[in-house]
Amino acid sequence: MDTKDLAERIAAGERRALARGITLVESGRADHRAQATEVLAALPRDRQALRIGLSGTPGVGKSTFIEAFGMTLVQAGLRVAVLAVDPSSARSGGSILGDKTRMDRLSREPAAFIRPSPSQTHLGGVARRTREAVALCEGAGFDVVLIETVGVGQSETVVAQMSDLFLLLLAPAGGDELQGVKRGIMEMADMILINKADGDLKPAATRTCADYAGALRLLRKRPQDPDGFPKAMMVSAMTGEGLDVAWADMQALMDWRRQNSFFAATRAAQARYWFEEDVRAVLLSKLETRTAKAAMQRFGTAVAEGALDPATAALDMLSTLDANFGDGRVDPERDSP
Ligand SMILES: Nc1nc2c(ncn2[C@@H]2O[C@H](COP(=O)(O)OP(=O)(O)OP(=O)(O)O)[C@@H](O)[C@H]2O)c(=O)[nH]1
Ligand SMILES: [Mg+2]
Repeated sequence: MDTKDLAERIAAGERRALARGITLVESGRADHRAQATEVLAALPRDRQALRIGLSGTPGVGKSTFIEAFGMTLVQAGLRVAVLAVDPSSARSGGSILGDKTRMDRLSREPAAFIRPSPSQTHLGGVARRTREAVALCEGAGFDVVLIETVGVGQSETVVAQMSDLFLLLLAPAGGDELQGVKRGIMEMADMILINKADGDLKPAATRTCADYAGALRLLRKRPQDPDGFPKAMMVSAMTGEGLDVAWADMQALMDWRRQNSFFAATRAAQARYWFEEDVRAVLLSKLETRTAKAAMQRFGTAVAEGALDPATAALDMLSTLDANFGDGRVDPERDSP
């Protein structure tokens, strides 16, 4: 399939073509990357999906939530794409199998597209690929793109920085502590959803929700939030309770941000962030090439043996890098050992 044809099929919303496009985006092969870039450039530019980031620790109910929430959106007449950012290869075969059963209805829905995450090791590469996959989904005319991540390491930041709306999914806590959720992650959340607020877990969920509502009030007010946001609320992905209210709140927040120009401002700031991140990533990747590693080793030994002082060696090392990679054309994923 040639590039133009593929772009046209994606723009027409053909799922098979979209899947093929994402495969190109995810590929490490230079020819695939080149084709991916062409496809992206050939897609319509006037389409915009609502990008919703979703983070939560393993077992909190992300897959169950996506299935139920995704169906809510589909029933509201929206087309929904689901992508996942998985920075580690931690995802077990079990959870992929689990997703098949947990997203059973959504995965059979013609208005939905679910793309399981490839296992990756490089978070930097994952970020770019996911951004491009989001762009493909937008070009394919999806109304909502859900980007899921397991809450480990830096992946929340990656997802939050490519989302219009960032949801943090939590489970009801037994004790009265705040489940060790890092302040930085709370600060990224637009809404905290306490999942599993059903059956025996309802009382614990109610307490947890109150705790987090309190904790959110203590955070510094962000300009992009109207009164009442960020908010904590209870949902049950299993029974579906609270999902309509959560979606109504999300829409209210997005409407407010659009009317007050925060929506566009956030996307602009994100674009700048990714530009700077990509520059940093390419610079750092220059240290990962074989030549650079050998030079690092050489200068490191010289410093360790006292033949060079660290500052001089660092300058020499940087000159070596400039001499070898002065044109900046180092592909972080290909030119590494
Ligand atoms: N009671 C109750 N159980 C739930 C709810 N949502 C999910 N569960 C259960 O919690 C377990 C984990 O759910 P998943 O949806 O697989 O969780 P996940 O966050 O996707 O887990 P990973 O993919 O492993 O990170 C399953 O046994 C679900 O049935 C809920 O709203 N209420
Ligand atoms: Mg899951």
